[in-house]
Amino acid sequence: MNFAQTNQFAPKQSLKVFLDGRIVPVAEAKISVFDHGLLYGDGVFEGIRSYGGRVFRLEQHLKRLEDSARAIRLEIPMSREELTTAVYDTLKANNVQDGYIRLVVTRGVGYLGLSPQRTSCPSVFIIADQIELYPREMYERGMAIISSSVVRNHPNAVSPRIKSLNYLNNILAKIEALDAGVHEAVMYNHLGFVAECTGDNIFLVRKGTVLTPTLAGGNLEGVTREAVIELIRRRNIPLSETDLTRHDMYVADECFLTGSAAEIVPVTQIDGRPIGTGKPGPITGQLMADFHELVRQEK
Ligand code: PXG
Repeated sequence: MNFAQTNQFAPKQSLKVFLDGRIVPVAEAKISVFDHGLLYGDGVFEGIRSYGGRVFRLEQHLKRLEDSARAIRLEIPMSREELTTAVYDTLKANNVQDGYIRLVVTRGVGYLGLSPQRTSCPSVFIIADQIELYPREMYERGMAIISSSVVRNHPNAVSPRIKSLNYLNNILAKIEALDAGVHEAVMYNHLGFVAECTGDNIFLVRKGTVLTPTLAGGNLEGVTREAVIELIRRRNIPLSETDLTRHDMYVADECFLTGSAAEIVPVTQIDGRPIGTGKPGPITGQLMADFHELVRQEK
């Protein structure tokens, strides 16, 4: 696998970006090389979806952004109302109906030292564009994943609950997945329990019960995870938030991942072993259908 860079992934030049209170052409949307977001990964972000011009669960994303910022003692220089307006303004400026929004708050420009006290004002930027995380056919046929050897961050180091700009823990696992020829890897926590994938929460189904790791197990409080839990409860499907091991993955009948970018994607193979029948399972299929209906209906 070679990670040589090309300009194939340059952003569309017509894109308009919200940056520190103004909507500017992407060519003008620049961040300083002295920004601590870049120098140290010191900042927080959200990845959000819009459907038909409506932002899915924006309140929840903004609440999580505030929690992440609070955890790293970062003061967001905009109120929730101002951020809401800015998100919608950015969508409109780019004529995005069904799309993906990246909202980022960096520590801002500072000295060449770690101290956040020696920085000026945090920067806020918002990108509204499209995202396709996995090939379309994986949503029909399912995807293969591997177990990563990279242990998920210890909750008392950088808590996985913080959606911070430092994603190296996840990126190391993602590289391992790509090297193995698959798109995702499941990460285990410091106790050996299933945590989450590099950019998605994980669910299993066994004997009709849906299983997912607890938040204490070291994973992000996913907005999609929460929505899917609501759908599971609405259908009266038994659900258990519990410690899960690699063995649980190997003996599961079904498995699926959830995330704003990924939505719900079935997993049909782990570490070269088929999960259940090796095809997306019925509960996964039902929840995918329910989720697509939910995102279109919700005001
Ligand atoms: N866990 C992690 C580590 C995430 O980064 C999720 C779970 C799902 O959370 P939501 O709230 O989206 O349901 C995420 C979020 C990518 C990418 O390119 C993925 C995320 C964020 C940014 C980029 O794969 N997923």
